[in-house]
Amino acid sequence: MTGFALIVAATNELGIGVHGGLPWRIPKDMAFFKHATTLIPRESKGMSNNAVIMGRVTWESIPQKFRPLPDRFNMVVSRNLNYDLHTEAAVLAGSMEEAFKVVEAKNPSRVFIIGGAQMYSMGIKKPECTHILLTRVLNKVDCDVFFPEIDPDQYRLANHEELEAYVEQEVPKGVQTYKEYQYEFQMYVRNV
Ligand code: FOL
Repeated sequence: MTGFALIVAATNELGIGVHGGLPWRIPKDMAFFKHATTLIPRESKGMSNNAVIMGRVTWESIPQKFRPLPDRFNMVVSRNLNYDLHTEAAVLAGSMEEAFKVVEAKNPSRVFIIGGAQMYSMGIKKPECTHILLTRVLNKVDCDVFFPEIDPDQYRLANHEELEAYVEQEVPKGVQTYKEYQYEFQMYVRNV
């Protein structure tokens, strides 16, 4: 299996969602998500778009007009293989392992797990998970689903230059403010 990244926005308590959706709407974070997951890196030997792997609940949380996420290979995981995606432009898999198999056959440039909690928990344990792009939301926000603990023996907080190099773009550094939200772009990388 080739490497992949997790991308997420989470509070200090690692809250990521509430009532089947995102707890906030932060446009510049969403723009960062779109850029990071769509970017085909310069050094990429992959010949096609990036792949995004998500659980069924996350798929349903994406507004209909935005899904499948354009210019990315959309892979949805559900144990129910009769689940109807209502589009030909996304592919259903019965497990994360199956999803990786299908995705690798596509030769994507990069692979991202984009949620939710169950997908992140499975992904973060795999040695192939090389990067965690984490938008840290500094507010206390009521959440009912959580990102898994990031083991400091497994991952270290990268510096800002490493984050910018990974997304091949300038990224605002330090605490950002949007409406009532304060947030910061971070990246963790797997220890060698
Ligand atoms: N990672 C980060 N950093 N922030 C997030 O909000 C986030 N959300 C998810 C996964 N990782 C994340 C899962 N939820 C869309 C909606 C929900 C969602 C992921 C993506 C979405 O509609 N994206 C569009 C852009 C929409 C817009 O411009 O408002 C896309 O094309 O990526």
